Amino acid sequence: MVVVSQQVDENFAHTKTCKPASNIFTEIPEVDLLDPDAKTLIVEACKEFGFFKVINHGVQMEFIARLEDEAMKFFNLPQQEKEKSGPPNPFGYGDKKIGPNGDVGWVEYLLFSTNSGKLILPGISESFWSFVNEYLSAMRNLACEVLEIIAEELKIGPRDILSRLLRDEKSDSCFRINHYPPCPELQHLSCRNLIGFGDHTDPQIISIIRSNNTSGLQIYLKDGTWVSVPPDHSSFFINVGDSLQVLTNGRFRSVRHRVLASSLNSRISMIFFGGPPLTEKVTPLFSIMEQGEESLYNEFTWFDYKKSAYKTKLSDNRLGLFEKS
Ligand code: GA4
Repeated sequence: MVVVSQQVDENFAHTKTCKPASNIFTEIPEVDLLDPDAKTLIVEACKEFGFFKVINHGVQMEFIARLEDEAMKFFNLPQQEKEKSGPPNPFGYGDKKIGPNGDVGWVEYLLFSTNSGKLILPGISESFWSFVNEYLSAMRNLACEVLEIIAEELKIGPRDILSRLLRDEKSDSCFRINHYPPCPELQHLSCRNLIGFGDHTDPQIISIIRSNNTSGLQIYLKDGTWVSVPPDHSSFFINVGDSLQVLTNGRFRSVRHRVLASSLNSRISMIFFGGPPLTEKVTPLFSIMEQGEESLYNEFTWFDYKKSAYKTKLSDNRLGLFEKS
């Protein structure tokens, strides 16, 4: 097999390719937030896939388009200019390298902490920053609404039993904007799948993904197959993260997902990762446990989990380290 990276970019020698996933995920659970059945659908989707799509979410599309324009303006800057906002240690501009342990992908990105309202990354314009903050507050609200619906449907006590973790001013949430440039060389190669962002689960409680109309996102199903998620720029995709898997003692599954780069189109996605405060114990909710049920996990705080996650490679099974044997 021809090594794509040699033809594309010498700096990108370690890029991974993968076998194509031919299946389009047509049965993707679609939840209309205005539908009275939304609760049941969300909980079923979290158990079966750890993933669903939300429509009628009430978030204005206009300002999202403006944020996307600002992001594109940034990614279109000369490389040297962009580098002034990096490296991502852990926040800032990153190019190809993901995380601290040697992962790479056909992607450049901006990673922001959400509790740094006053911190302005060098190279980020004020208007860009203000759209980011506006977007983040919309995403936090949407994530909390979904978590409240889940708490209600699972009958696990106060409606805010989960959402309070994100509403807390110390909530350790973060936000990333990923840009996957097109890779035209792929068209001439027999292997047309280049990893944009390698497979992984998100460590946090819940993530909300929004992308432009370029495909690339794939999720891993229980039966061991990868399926492509048709893009939809006016909807949001919700991922169950590792922490919500633990809080529900394994009833919900955190979804393994990845992104493939395209030969023709540029993909831009924005992801809000809702995490708890660092000191919060991530342990199955008392109210969810049935009589005699034991926790599947050893006790840990979000700080412990994050620390351990940053020592892993992207595709590692991070929760495995905390599972009771
Ligand atoms: C995956 C989810 C989020 O994108 C992220 C990622 C983080 C990073 O890019 O720095 C990590 C990855 C993510 C999990 C394991 C570690 C940390 C890269 C990596 C190899 C921002 C996060 O919170 O965890």
